Amino acid sequence: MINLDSYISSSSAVLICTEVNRFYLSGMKSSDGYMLLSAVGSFLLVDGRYYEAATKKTYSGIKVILLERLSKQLNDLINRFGIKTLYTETQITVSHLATLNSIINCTVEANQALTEELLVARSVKSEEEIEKIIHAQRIAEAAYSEALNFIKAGRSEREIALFLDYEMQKRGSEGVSFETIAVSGENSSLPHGVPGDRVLQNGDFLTLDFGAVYCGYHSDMTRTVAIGGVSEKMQGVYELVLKAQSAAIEKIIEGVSCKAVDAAARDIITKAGFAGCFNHSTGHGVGLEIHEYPRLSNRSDDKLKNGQVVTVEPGVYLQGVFGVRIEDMIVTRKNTRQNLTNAPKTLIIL
Ligand SMILES: [Mn+2]
Repeated sequence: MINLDSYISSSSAVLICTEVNRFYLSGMKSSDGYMLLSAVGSFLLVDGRYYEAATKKTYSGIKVILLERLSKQLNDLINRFGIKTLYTETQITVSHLATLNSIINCTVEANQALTEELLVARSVKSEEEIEKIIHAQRIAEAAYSEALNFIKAGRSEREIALFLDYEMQKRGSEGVSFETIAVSGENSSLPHGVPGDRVLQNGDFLTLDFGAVYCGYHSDMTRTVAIGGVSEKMQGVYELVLKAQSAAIEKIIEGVSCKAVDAAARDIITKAGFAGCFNHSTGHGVGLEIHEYPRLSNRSDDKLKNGQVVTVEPGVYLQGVFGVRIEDMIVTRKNTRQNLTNAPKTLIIL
């Protein structure tokens, strides 16, 4: 668990304003509310919609307060404790920060170091958190297995995306990790294309990028399958992406730079003559948010830490022709790694 002692003193405290950090630190999910971490104690302030649930779900040691009038209640607390500065996250909106500063009798400061400390802390998962991500992933994989029986020429991208969403939620997914991507044929060259009315045809690639949510934790996977059959070129690009993905996965261990993992995939794709056809970073952290710190990008100076869960998802996109992406979730270990994705990666032709 994170230590925020450097922000907490007899005259300063932390005010958590974002939903994701409030959930992470309190165990209670609420769309609104505040968490105050002070030298005197920790408090979760939530309104009547969440109060009853919060009294049951909030971690022990945190006092739950029914939020009725923020200015009065927060001012009472900070006056009582002698707080002169409240540090909060930089993700807060400009207007939210201005409002807090106008109604609270102390300085509220959006603090970059605090924000980064929270991002880094959240990126390193406990075994319990990893189990939740695995559970979400198993839900997504079960839906994918069902989808393989459903996908065939004549079905539309939209039907396939909805099928995956339904199968995931039937199995306990709390909504979807993000808007499911199901793009086929020439649309598959759009890394984040939106599923539409295009109907699958023989000779298409179909890229599926989707995830489930369990206990607030997200999963993320991508598979590219073929309809009817593939050309030699399609087969070659598929093998190339798979080779690039395997190389990047094998790089992942504690201490390796994010840049090196990205380069492992990118170099293989570039050397094969597809420079410029892999136009996004290799991966990202996953957890309470679908895209979290760290980024597996050539612009990252960070090094992987034991327990970080990241995606590895290189792709090759040939504009207007087809695209291939393959994505697994990997947990970083001390001298090794663990692939949390079980779905096979040999090319499936449906
Ligand atoms: Mn992803």
